[in-house]
Amino acid sequence: MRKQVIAGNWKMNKTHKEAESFINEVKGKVPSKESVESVVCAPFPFLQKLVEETKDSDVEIGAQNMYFEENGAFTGEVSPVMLKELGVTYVVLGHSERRDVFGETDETVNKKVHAAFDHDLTPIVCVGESLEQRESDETMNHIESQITKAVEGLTDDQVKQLIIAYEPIWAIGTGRTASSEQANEVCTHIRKVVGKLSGDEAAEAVRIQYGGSVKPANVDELLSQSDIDGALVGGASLEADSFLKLVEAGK
Ligand code: G2H
Repeated sequence: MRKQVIAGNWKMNKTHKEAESFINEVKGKVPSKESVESVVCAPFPFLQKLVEETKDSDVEIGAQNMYFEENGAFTGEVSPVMLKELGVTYVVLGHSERRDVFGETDETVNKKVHAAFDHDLTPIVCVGESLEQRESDETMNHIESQITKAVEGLTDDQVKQLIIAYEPIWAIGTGRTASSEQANEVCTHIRKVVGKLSGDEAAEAVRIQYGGSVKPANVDELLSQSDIDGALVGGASLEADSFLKLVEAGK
């Protein structure tokens, strides 16, 4: 039985004060971590404070990106060592906004996934097709290629601990959600691909989130699908009330 993982992805939103008041509002109210993993992936400047505030709570804190080197002359970058030292436990890698706006490639995503495991951070690896790819029937091949490259060189045990977020690009922040069947169809395919690459046990264990305009109104239906084990949520994770409804749905 896979535990659901609900992760808020704040993207480049909130002030320090807003971040603090959000976390104070939710930290005593999320369900126990035995029943669902509740994760807040926040901008770098808020991470230290959020980790401190959630120390004795069931909320885990994640970053939205990192570099793969441990240190060095990489102006503007943040390393896995720094995140680990802060007490961050998850990291989103290869989000489509990182790929599209900042030129992230499958190769750098793979290096980052390795770096995350080397430093005991749980990677949430994002994959997803564009509208054009969906319309020209390339979704499954594209997803297979992204997954294959992302997990290259990982042990089967590492793949078991991976979280994959399926985020169709056409459904991100557009209010347009994939139907739960459409989402599940791709998540089932992802599990098959993982099975082919890393064996049945890894396929059974790997957790696959859906992301793209998830909100309290559609989360139950999405999470009830056979191969969806959680959600990566942008817009609807910004308000405490809404975040609490989402994590409650993951119980
Ligand atoms: C997809 C998602 C969070 P939103 O990017 O990763 O954002 O829920 O706003 O579509």
